[in-house]
Amino acid sequence: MAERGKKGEKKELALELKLLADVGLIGLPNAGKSTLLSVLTKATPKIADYPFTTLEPNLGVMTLEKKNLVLADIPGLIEGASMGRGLGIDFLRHIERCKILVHLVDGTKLLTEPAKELYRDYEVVRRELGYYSKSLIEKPEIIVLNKIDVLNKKQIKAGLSALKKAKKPVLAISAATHESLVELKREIEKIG
Ligand SMILES: Nc1nc2c(ncn2[C@@H]2O[C@H](COP(=O)(O)OP(=O)(O)OP(=O)(O)O)[C@@H](O)[C@H]2O)c(=O)[nH]1
Ligand SMILES: [Mg+2]
Repeated sequence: MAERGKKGEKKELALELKLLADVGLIGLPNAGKSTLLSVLTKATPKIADYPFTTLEPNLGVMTLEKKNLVLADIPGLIEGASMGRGLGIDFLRHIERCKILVHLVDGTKLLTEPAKELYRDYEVVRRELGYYSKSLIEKPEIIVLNKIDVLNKKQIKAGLSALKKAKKPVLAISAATHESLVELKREIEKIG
């Protein structure tokens, strides 16, 4: 048996893929984002001592006492990324739906430069986020001074006090030696 059938529909759809993560790891290239993902989750991202090691976002699941959170390690942002420098800012769409941003700052800068330069690094990334979307800069953010294993107490103190200018929670950690990771997880759990 055959019927005459009805007229069908034809549509052209543009679909955008966005990863679903609870926590977005952001920062300049080389800050240690992928290293942090590798120690907080079972993910095994590529880690290396040159910028732009991460070309595509990596995801990992962090197990906490009462819940699990998905972490997204994204490529590094640089000044002018919104104008297409480095890897651009297109990948920021993957952290649009995150609840929290964990902003990593590379502590090794304190070995050669004054602490206020750390705050400048922080601001560079914030500015690029803002160019992408206002909603990203309004998200709760934890600032993390990383690589403190190579710093002395005085340098850590100076780094933390420079970053406190942002009036946000600031923590000093070492992703390499796992120092203060428990505190960081606790802080993330509080907000996430
Ligand atoms: N000493 C020390 N080195 C670290 C620490 N965390 C990361 N590193 C080193 O810093 C370099 C960069 O680490 P990555 O994790 O690849 O940095 P990233 O932020 O993911 O870099 P991009 O993907 O290029 O943006 C590597 O050589 C790491 O071994 C740390 O806590 N202490
Ligand atoms: Mg990386």
